[in-house]
Amino acid sequence: MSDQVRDAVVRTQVGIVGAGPAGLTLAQLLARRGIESVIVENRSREYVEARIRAGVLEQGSVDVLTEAGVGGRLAREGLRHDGIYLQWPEERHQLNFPALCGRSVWIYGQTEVVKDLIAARLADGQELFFEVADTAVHDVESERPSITFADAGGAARRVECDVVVGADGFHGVSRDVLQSQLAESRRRTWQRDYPFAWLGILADVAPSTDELIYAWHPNGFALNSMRSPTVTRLYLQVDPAERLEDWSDDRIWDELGTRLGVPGWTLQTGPVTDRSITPMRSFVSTPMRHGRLFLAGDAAHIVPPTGAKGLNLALLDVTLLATALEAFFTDKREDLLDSYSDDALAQVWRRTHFSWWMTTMLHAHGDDFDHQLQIAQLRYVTSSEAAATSLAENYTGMPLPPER
Ligand code: RFL
Ligand code: PHB
Repeated sequence: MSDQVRDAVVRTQVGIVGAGPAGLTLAQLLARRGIESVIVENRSREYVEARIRAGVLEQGSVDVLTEAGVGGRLAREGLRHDGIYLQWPEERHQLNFPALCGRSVWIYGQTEVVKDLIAARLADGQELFFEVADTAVHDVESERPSITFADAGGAARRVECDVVVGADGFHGVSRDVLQSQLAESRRRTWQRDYPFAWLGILADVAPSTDELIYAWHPNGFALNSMRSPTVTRLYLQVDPAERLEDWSDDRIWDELGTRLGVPGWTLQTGPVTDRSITPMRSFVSTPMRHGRLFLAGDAAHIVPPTGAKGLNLALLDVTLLATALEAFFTDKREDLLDSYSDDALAQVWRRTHFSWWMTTMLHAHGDDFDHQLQIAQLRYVTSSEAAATSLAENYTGMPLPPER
């Protein structure tokens, strides 16, 4: 074998496609258990670190990130939130999570989670290829699967491993590899496209609220969130066909003011630093494992953001997977790998239901009869302790199943 060819091949235990929260967290959890991995990511480090997405972490996610060795800045800079406001015209009601279910949530941007994970990975001297092209996954029905790609310099590379984890998000390549190897009777996807999208902005202005405001309004849903004591994150329900260029800053702030307004409260405005429109869908692909290929996070499932579950679900998947891979590599046990797909999907469907339910309750999309039902539902959730507890325990995260 020539030196050039030998250098092009990397041997590891777990090959991971995708340096999003799922792939990066899994790699850290594995490293803490003495299991080697290599990550390949098709975007640049700068791009991955700047991609504005989630902001709410369940307590269980904070625990997982702490176990992964990246809890320090999160503990210092994360904002603990003990509840949310639910609102409809003229009325704003608080749900107090610790009083209802004994748990809180944390505000800490996904950008910060990803920065912390990449810094930890590189500080440990572990392999992470950015800006790769032509990622392909091979031989997942064998005991020696591999990932091939062109590295940032254009050189052909191969990662040979025992297990491949597809953590490459909704638009990645791994899900198709898995599905294409299964007979039609053994694979399935479920999808619901919602008839609206979210226009999201990030603004350099102190949040006008101490906790997140989820507002139903006849013009459409609005959400007042935040990233830090100086950065506000806001969303407006819009039609999926809506174009960003038709929304001037003034139009966005006016509409946010209308939908979020209640008497005696003012929405503070400031310079907009980021804007995007995201369509909303639910999607689940099963099974989440075939042979030596395992899917985790958005590669296998998408939820609409109304329940703040996507990132948390990705971390739940990799927590299960890290435990299963540890049993496999250290004790040669395959039982947890065998049950991974079913175990993960039980959590996925619970959160898929909650995300659908929050979305359906809060988005104005039907006729006046539907709107009356939504207001009745909101009144019930904010006045019945049983209904409020149900929302609180789902929002803050159902406890993890006991370890086997
Ligand atoms: P990611 O983050 O998409 O990462 C996948 C990575 O794989 C790379 N990749 C490839 N690499 C190599 N080869 C290929 N062929 C590749 N194809 C793709 C990608 O570049 C990327 O780096 O998936 P992951 O790790 O599963 O993480 C999932 C989360 O990112 C996602 O669920 C959340 O952002 C969803 N989400 C929210 N989740 C929450 O828990 N709480 C929230 O408050 C929340 N708010 C949101 C959200 C998502 C949003 N958008 C934009 C969809 C708000 C919004 C607006
Ligand atoms: C966010 O801050 O980006 C965020 C918060 C709560 C959600 C969705 C997004 O439900």
